[in-house]
Amino acid sequence: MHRSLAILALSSLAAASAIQYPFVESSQPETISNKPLVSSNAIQDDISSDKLLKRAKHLFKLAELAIDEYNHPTRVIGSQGHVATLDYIYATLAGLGDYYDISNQTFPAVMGNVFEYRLVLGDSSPNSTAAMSLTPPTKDKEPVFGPLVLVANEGCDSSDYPANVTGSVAFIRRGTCPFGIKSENAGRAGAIAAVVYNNGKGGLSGTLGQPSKDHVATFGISDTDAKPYIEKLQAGEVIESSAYIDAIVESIGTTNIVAQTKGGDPDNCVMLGGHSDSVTEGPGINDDGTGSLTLLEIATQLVKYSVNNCVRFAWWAGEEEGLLGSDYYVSQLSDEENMKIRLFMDYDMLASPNYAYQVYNASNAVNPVGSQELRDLYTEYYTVHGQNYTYIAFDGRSDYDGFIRNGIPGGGIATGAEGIKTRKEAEMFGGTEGEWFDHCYHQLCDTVDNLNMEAWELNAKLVAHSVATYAVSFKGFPERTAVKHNVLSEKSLYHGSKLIM
Ligand code: DTR
Ligand code: ZN
Ligand code: ZN
Repeated sequence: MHRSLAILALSSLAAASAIQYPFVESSQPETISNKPLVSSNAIQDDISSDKLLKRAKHLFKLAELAIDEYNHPTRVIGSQGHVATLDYIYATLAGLGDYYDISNQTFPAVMGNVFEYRLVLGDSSPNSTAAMSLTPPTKDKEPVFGPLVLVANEGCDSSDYPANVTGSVAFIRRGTCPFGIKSENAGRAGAIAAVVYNNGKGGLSGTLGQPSKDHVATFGISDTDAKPYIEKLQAGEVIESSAYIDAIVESIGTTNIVAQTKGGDPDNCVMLGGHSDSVTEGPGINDDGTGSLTLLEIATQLVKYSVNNCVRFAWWAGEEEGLLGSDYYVSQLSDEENMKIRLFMDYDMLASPNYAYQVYNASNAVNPVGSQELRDLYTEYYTVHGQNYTYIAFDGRSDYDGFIRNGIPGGGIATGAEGIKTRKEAEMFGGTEGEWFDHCYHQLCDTVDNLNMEAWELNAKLVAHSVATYAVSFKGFPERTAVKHNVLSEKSLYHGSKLIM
């Protein structure tokens, strides 16, 4: 066991000594070759809602280990809840005999917390004000004061920042480049804070992404709130302002866990992932306990079979901080290793209480070739099983993003987060029109009671089907042709659950 995980595991074992890990099924170390080849029907029959629910209940107990530190259950990176989650995943895999090569990948993650903030422009505080995620605090975590200064264009170039930005609050229009670049440019121009105003309808809540020493305390506000200030500034008025953010941005070590079958062609891997972490606010049993536990259950059942192609499972850490684990993993792949991954399947939120069966609308026209075939595997399964499905944007909001940006075909399914179920979707899937798909998304109530078990069981069987299909054969699936390196589609507004631009 990698030293750092051993330390993590020991600390969690100490904390979790009251909790046994009941699902470590010991298996005889048989040779893989004398096992029957996996089939979709066989492994789907191994999946049941009872077994999934049992794991979910256990995961919630692990989240409760964080209560002393966070005053509520959570599995956010760095918490005892997440350390215990990692230990549970690792111990379960290690208990499956000699079927997998298990590796853990510790990497430097960043996590941010905004405790308090306030923005006053002139004599009013815009109602839509939101501090950006991963924003640094204002100087000495105290209010700062200065005039509001309009930045030219969209603040993506240093030349957009007039000299009088120094000592001022930079007022920057959204668009063209990520919020992090705007904040960095403002900081370099000597601004004491930055306010990004929306170029579309509504408020603006996003993330600065990877921290920079030049980032400055940064807020987002809506287009309507910004309008009167823009007009006054353009008329030459001076708008004295104050900004205050109390926040921390800290680096912590955390760990991806990757398990690959020893059997199967190692040059043609089917890879799938879920994220092992939750947000700070809650235990994340749907987001993404359902994805990571589905992988753990399938990895457990798969040991009964042999495979023709290797199967690689990944439990990503730091997804909620901005896809940190999957980004790090892909960044460490050599081109040769990259080419061995035939496709990556992302499983993030599989049991939303007000679910829709959602399929990422990948296409070979804009995504690595093979993404569309994977999409069609999902839609065919739902159709064959008499279920409706909807397409959702393949827009970078979960751990597939690093893979498709680097030339690896990707896709996945979900059951919905803070999106609102339409009347048509209520007719297609049941549930409640006009409500979030998951009313506990990123909240304390994302517990075991926040799961639709019927949806989870069907989706877990679909995940098993996707694994078995490609573990048996890639016949008819496009060959890998090229590695790409962090291709940024100009339309990528998301990288993780938060807007980056
Ligand atoms: N599971 C969410 C990220 C996510 C993935 N797909 C969507 C679609 C709509 C909203 C959010 C998401 C999370 O980890 O927060
Ligand atoms: Zn998620
Ligand atoms: Zn989330």
